[in-house]
Amino acid sequence: MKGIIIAATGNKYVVYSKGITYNVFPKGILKYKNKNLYVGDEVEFNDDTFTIDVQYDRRNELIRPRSANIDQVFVVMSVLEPELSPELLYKFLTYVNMNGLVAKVVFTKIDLLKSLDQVNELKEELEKLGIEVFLVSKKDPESVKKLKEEFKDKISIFMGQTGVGKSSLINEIDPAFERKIGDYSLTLGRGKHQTKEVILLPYEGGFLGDTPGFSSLDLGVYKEDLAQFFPGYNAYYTECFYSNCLHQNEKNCMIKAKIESGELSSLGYKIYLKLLNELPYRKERYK
Ligand SMILES: Nc1nc2c(ncn2[C@@H]2O[C@H](COP(=O)(O)OP(=O)(O)O)[C@@H](O)[C@H]2O)c(=O)[nH]1
Ligand SMILES: [Mg+2]
Ligand SMILES: [Zn+2]
Repeated sequence: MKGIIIAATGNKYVVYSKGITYNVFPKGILKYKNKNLYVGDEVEFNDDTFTIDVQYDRRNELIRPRSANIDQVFVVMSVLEPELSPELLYKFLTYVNMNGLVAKVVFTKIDLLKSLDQVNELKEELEKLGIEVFLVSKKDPESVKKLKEEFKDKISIFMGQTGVGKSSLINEIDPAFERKIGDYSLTLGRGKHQTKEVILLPYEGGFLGDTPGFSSLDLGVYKEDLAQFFPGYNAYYTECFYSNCLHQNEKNCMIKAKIESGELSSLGYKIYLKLLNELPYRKERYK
């Protein structure tokens, strides 16, 4: 039978097929490379022997959160507790781009802010780049209405720090999921881990992926490649005078021109420079 892995713990997998879930183990040959079985993988399994016999080729994969065959990634960020970090947001978006996936953004806990001016400004910036943005609060069921239309027949992954409200949001979408919620600790300045593993929850012909949070992320790219994946820069970075332009102080830089004209945001550019600073060169430059 054909199914999709929706959860994994150690060497045990949960496979979903036509509305039914099965607990299965990878058989011999797959076992020694079982690290390669991800949540989201399509597999052939046997419901007599409870084994996964074949792993099908992936359309795509993510290392963090570890998952495969994803249609869209929702980058989830709270506006407070933990405080919204545009830097982390841009970093997550860069990471999703690097993996060739579609990113959408959800700002959560908007009930905690008196003024949404700053959030709306960021929202506009992202929308200009063609990124869809949703503002939600678990205190306001109406706020998730528009978001709920996004999931039909798709595998959607929620990605973001611990405590931003990913599991709460999934409960808001469908309370029957009964996802465990972690408290946000003001003293620790972070949420408690309640979601320990990636899990796909069947929803409207597709799946919602609840994932554990992570706050640090290593992009693993060279300086030379950052602009290619940085939100909004892909359309312009090849038009610079120097083919190896890093968009810092080089002359006739198209990225800088777009920032000066206001087509690209200066906040984004600040973050670009910061990320650039953390990355290694591909080539040692002549000094
Ligand atoms: N005020 C407020 N708190 C929220 C909202 N969403 C989640 N929380 C709280 O944030 C904390 C972390 O939520 P959780 O869903 O476990 O976050 P996760 O780690 O991203 O899955 C919990 O205390 C939730 O009650 C929201 O919209 N408004
Ligand atoms: Mg969670
Ligand atoms: Zn440039």
